[in-house]
Amino acid sequence: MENAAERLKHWLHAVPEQFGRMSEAEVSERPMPGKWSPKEALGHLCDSAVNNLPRFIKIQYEKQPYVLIPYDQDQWVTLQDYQNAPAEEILNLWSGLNNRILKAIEKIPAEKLSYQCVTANQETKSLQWIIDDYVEHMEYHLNGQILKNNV
Ligand code: NI
Repeated sequence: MENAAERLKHWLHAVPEQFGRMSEAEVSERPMPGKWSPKEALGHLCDSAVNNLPRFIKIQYEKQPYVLIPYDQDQWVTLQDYQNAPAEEILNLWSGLNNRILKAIEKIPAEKLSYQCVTANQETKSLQWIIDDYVEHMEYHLNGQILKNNV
């Protein structure tokens, strides 16, 4: 598997290019009532970035194992009201946050990648695992919901 930072770099180029080409109608369309539109799914990735960046930093200096605090993803998307926000604003937020995350993970010294944390399922995972899982989760939504007509 290509490393997480390289994959993130790829998406930092590809997402603005591909999402930026989609019309406001296309990015706002919910596939079914109660399902996220591409805009809401990209907003969900912003929420993921907002919640994961502190983890990537804190795992490096807090007492081990660092305990991850979960967040309610549906509440976040609803309460942030991404559906009524301009697509460009969500895209810029996504890009800014992930550019910062890329810089943060590139700075992590190799020995800290094995630092331990405890997930919401009470599983013990390494910082490396948490970073890989972050990028995999992003790719799952990008490929499945957000850019599906463009890839
Ligand atoms: Ni998700």
